[in-house]
Amino acid sequence: MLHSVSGRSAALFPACNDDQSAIRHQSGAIRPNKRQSGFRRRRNKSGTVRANRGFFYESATALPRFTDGLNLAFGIAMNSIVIAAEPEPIAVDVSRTAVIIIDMQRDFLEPGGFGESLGNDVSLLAAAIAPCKRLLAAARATGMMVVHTREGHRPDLSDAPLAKIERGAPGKRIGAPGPMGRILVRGEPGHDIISALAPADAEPVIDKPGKGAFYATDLHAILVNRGIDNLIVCGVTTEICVHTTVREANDRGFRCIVPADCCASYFPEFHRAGLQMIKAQGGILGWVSSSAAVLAALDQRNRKTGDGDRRHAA
Ligand code: C5J
Repeated sequence: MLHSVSGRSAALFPACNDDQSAIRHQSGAIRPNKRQSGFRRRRNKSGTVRANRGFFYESATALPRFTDGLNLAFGIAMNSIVIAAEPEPIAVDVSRTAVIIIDMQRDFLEPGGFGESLGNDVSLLAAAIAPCKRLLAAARATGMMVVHTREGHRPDLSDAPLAKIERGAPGKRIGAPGPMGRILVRGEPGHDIISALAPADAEPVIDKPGKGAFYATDLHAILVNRGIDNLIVCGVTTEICVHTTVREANDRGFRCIVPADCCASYFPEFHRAGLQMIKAQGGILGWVSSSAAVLAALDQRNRKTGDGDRRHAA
């Protein structure tokens, strides 16, 4: 069975709105603009104006055109992709879908950072880098929204709960000095996103004090204001920050698609279990896919629109 997303794509096709004769509902439906097309206004004997219910169009140009419908249908068709996933394939509108890359920071992926300070083998996370890089390139070529997150705290640690700071070996805790600067502190080299996945200029970077990307951040507002309702969630670690973010997003009404190879964990068994939890029970938290499946869906769409070629050429 295919999970189909009707979407509210209409606002994204300005060609439909060029004569301003129509107002587009949030649902995407078009209705005449009563103020512009005018209720018929009549002046009665007392000089007051009363509106005549039942609208009419002031000019032929104000009529919704047949081509509006065509543009709308064409836009939806061009932006709709189907991603192979479990528990079932999912259809999404790329203009309403963001790729969010969680915490691909030196602190988690490189020796000497927060991850290693907790006794982890950080080399296990490297597997996610190349798939994330390919997916990032395809998302950018398609013109999709891309968001990055970083876990970390203010230099004075005023946003770090004591219960979080006091864990781990003394001398290797959050805020302690390390080879990449103070551990998990904003502005330090260890807090940076790894260079292979460096954010592009216009891509929002969300600094989060917790594990979930929605907690104490403006991520929700940013996504809603961009009309996003589907997320492709990548990054580390699968069972902690990726999972917490997927859970937060799911409760806020976003459809989450997790490409398995774009995530990694210090504990391979937690990675597997975390992905199973997402897709179990009919996709109780979302959909699990792969970078290859997302790339194939985007590639198919971009071959029709020429988007990938145009952006690569630019
Ligand atoms: C952790 C994260 N594991 N980004 N953070 O503490 O998953």
